[in-house]
Amino acid sequence: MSINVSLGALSLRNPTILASGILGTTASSLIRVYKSGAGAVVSKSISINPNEGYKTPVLIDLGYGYINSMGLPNPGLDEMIVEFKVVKSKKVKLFGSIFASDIDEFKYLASKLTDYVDALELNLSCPTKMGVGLEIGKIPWMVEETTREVYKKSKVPVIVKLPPLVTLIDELTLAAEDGGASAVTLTNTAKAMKIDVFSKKPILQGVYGGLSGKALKPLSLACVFKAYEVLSIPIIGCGGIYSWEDAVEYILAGAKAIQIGSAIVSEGLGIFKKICIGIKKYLEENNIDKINDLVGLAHRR
Ligand code: RRO
Repeated sequence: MSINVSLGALSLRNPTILASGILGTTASSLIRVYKSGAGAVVSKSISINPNEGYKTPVLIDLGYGYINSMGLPNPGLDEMIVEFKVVKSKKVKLFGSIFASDIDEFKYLASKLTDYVDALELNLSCPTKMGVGLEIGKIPWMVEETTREVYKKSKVPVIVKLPPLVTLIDELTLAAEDGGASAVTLTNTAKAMKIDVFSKKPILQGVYGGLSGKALKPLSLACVFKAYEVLSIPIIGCGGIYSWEDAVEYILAGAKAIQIGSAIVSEGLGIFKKICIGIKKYLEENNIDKINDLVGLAHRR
């Protein structure tokens, strides 16, 4: 049984995608993840200039999820283009994630990267960096305008990654669609924090971090479910996917593909194949021919 999926003009060999933020800054790691079975890989978010990120601790393991405060560490645009050329020479399906603090920077990044990727993923939702970039994803007209400007500069599909703001997600996703997005990724991590009771201070240098993993799943799932009711473009689910059951939940809520990030820490790279096998088996057992027929089924009453 085939589980290839199409996201607008993009076609993937299966619905599992490496989420941005993990194993995404070098050609060798991106190629390794693709070879392990992912249908596509998303790079770490790229900024124009190299960025060292925050001081440690940058990751807190809560037991029921993680809070990260990486602070956008990446080697910058020029170095990432060198890596992307290698990735593309291996026929890997590659999405380049971009992060900027204003629309002009986003446009610049898009115009420079569009020749080296299969799609651009606009990160409008980083919870850990101070500045304008993180506000864009909370304000529908800014989402629409940023998406539109990037769309004009891009020769490849534009995917917009949004924050897990359940109450606003219909407006935000519609804004992305109106701006020309080919798909939305729901969601980035949730703004969160941790306080050290001994020092009586926030643990993370940037105070706030991004909550990912199991604790994020119900929030992101609700975003997918809600957005599916208003959107025409495909949704990529992201947040706390550890098993084929998690993946199927997202598909039933309305996702056409899913991204995996935090789970790689404990489950390893075998997770992509494992989830694909689980989805195939589920389709067979339920007499469903195509994965597409599963998308959004939880909405039928
Ligand atoms: O690098 C980060 O701190 C980070 C980013 Br850019 C993001 O989009 N989401 C996240 O949880 N961390």
